[in-house]
Amino acid sequence: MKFLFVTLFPEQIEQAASHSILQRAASKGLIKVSCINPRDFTHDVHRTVDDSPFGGGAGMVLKPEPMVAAIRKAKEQLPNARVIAMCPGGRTLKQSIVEEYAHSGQDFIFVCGHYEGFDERIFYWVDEKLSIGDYVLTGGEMPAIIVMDAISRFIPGVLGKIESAEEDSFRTGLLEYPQYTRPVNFEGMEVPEVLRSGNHALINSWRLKQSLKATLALRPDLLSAEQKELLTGRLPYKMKKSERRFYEELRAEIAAEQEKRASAEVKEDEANG
Ligand code: 4GY
Repeated sequence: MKFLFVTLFPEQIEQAASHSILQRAASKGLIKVSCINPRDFTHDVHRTVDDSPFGGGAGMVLKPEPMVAAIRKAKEQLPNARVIAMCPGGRTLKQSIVEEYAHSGQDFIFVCGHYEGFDERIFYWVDEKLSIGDYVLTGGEMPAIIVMDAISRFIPGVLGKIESAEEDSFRTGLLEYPQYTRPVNFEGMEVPEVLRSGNHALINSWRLKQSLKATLALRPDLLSAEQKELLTGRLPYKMKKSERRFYEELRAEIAAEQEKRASAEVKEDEANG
């Protein structure tokens, strides 16, 4: 998969792609990263890429001519690419969008601004606006790198088979279960017994419970109505015995933990008078 960045700061992109997993992916030819600098499409001695905004106001605006010349060049190099402008006003990135991109078979052109905004007219050459979250950064380079990174994890061979992105907990819509490695006892904190039991049915069930509990506690918005019903509502009339037992145990554990938290709070209140 090819990623082409239209950016005034190509070094920032090259630096990000030159470490660890992305660097290995590039050296294996699984991804190709390149940049086009709008500054190379200016014609004045100062190589000017920005100008003051019509109507007044603070800050500068990226001039449309070098931006569009750079985007045109990028499209020439990658005719099948999706052209994405990184800006806070775009659709907000989430894992389902990453997967859609990863499985689209397309290449990507990321249009990055820096410090200043785009002239509105460049969006004629852009397929979509994308945001990585509701905050404003100094440039679109880091957001674009994030998008490339998230997509790359889905390209076969970029991650090992075992750590494959298709296996991610986020794909199940749940948060990760807790992980441990040696030592068994670290500063008095023990690795849960079940993980050392060697019983894989038990381990899988424990992990799923942990994922469900963590998601309910920290990100209930990620749970479907059906998943919430299973955790807190009525269990379906028709349900496999083993599954029913799983959810009954899980609910009991959630209730016990809630009870423990509540009584700890009471104790704290009492201590504070
Ligand atoms: N958030 N998600 C974001 C951003 C800043 C264009 C220069 C974001 O994607 N991009 O904050 N970008 C850029 C926007 C003009 C500053």
